[in-house]
Amino acid sequence: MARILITSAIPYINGIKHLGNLVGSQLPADLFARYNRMRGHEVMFICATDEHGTPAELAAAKAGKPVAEYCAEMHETQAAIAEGFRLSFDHFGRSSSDRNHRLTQHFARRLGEAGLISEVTEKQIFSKADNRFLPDRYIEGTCPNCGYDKARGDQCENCTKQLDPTDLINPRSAVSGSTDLEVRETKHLYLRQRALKEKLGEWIDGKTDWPVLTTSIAKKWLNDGEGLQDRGITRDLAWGVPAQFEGAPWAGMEGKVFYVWFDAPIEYIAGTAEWADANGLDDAAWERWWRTDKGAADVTYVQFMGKDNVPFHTLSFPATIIGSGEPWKLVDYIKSFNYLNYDGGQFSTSQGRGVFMDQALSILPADYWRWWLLSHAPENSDSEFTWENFQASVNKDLADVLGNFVSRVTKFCRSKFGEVVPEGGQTGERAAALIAELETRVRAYEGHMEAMEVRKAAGELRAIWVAGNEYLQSAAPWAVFKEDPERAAAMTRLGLNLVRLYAVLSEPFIPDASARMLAAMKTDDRSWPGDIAGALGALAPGHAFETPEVLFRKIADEEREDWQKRFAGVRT
Ligand code: B3M
Ligand code: ZN
Repeated sequence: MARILITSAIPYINGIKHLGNLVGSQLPADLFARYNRMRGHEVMFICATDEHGTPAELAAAKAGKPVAEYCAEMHETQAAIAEGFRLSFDHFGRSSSDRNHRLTQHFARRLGEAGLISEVTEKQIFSKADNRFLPDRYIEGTCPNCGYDKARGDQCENCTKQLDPTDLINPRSAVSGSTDLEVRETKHLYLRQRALKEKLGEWIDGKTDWPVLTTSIAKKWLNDGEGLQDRGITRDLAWGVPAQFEGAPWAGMEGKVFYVWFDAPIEYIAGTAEWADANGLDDAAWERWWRTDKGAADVTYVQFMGKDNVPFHTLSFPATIIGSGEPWKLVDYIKSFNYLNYDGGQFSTSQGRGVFMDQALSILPADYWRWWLLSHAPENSDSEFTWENFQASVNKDLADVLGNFVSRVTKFCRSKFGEVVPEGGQTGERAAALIAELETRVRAYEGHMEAMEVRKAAGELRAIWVAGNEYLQSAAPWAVFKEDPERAAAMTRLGLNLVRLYAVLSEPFIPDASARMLAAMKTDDRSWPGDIAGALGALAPGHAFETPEVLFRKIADEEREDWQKRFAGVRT
């Protein structure tokens, strides 16, 4: 039994995620967690909401709520949706937790003591009316490029030009609208990443088995152009982890908090501590996942994320860990994803374009989405969601192949032998060929799952379903029954056992259907198949079952057209 630590990039708190976000981190992480649990490994699967930073403050202000209250509510909303998608986190934490505050300050202190943090005085815009420094996004004005009068200090939404707050014409505070602004000096903490460049480079060079997508992004940021930069890790905000704290190796940082990207990855660790707290366990329980001096030396740690998050996980977070000089667990494997596009364009949270997680669940249950998204995961390139493709995959793979197989076997058995696994008879050559094929395919499936080749795994699983369907079609127990009911019984017994086998193999992809198949077979034998012939004897003659309701329904053309229209515009 291995011990596997799995984290998914933690979604921002300021809104519900779209399907592109889901397939880029949480969903494949869940697939991997479920698979490893099925294989009997000890798994710790952590996710959380990313609650700090300007986006959280701005979203709360827009909702007219205190930021703490807004985050608490949105956390519950996101947790419920995650549950709706059957994301099987061991804990879904919050980066605003007390645990994360303490750990973030701990890391900052260690980095400071190691001489890896410098204090830098810089100029920033101060609003007298608001009595605060304004981060880029809190300053609005007229775009010097296109004349749009609501351009933000970091970017113009109208023409997409990247801006500095000082570029804006007639700048004003987005908080109060005041134009009484001035440039003042303020002090910030910088993480001296450049001092760690060599160590980071060596570490990344050792990761020869990582996906090219991951290492190419890491190396680009490490070496290209200006290369690895020292990075400001504090901000003038009220909401976040205070940068001034007891025992801090600096002074004068009152009123500042750590930058959201500094504390967010630390939440992977803090979230595991939150898990221990929630389960009444002591520190040793979470430290054995994270401290190599306390039992984590034999842990394999895998992270899942979209490609835009790779630099933070290959450089910044490892810099925090390595720079601390303490024996924290570093990531062993980073699985990153390209983007999923939506119907000829991009999914966009800011523009409300595409299908969002709550909307998806309001039209179809989780398994439909899980299957399509995972079997079309944007692994080697960006991929695209279209309603036609979604309809076709669901109808073919789930309804025609898997659903139809389960329905045919169980209904045939019920009509000829009753709802029990029938006795008697020998299966023939066709069955032997099927078993041989499954032997090869199941081992290939395992290989793809272990390698986190999501699309290949889905393809192999589909082929495993197809093989059963084709067997049933060509063996045709309904025809054999008239001449040789004993043999038809043996075929049916094999078919019913295939239903159980499929439930086990499919669990990581479609957990609800898997549970329904096992319930119909009246078994909780979820044991992973060793040799296939043995696994196909799990349900013995005389074992009772129940013919299930339709597993997957088909999507009709009218429905598809209706959804297409409904989700063509912009979410308001
Ligand atoms: N919250 C970005 C995102 O939601 C960011 C990930 C943090 S991972 C530590 O895509
Ligand atoms: Zn503009």
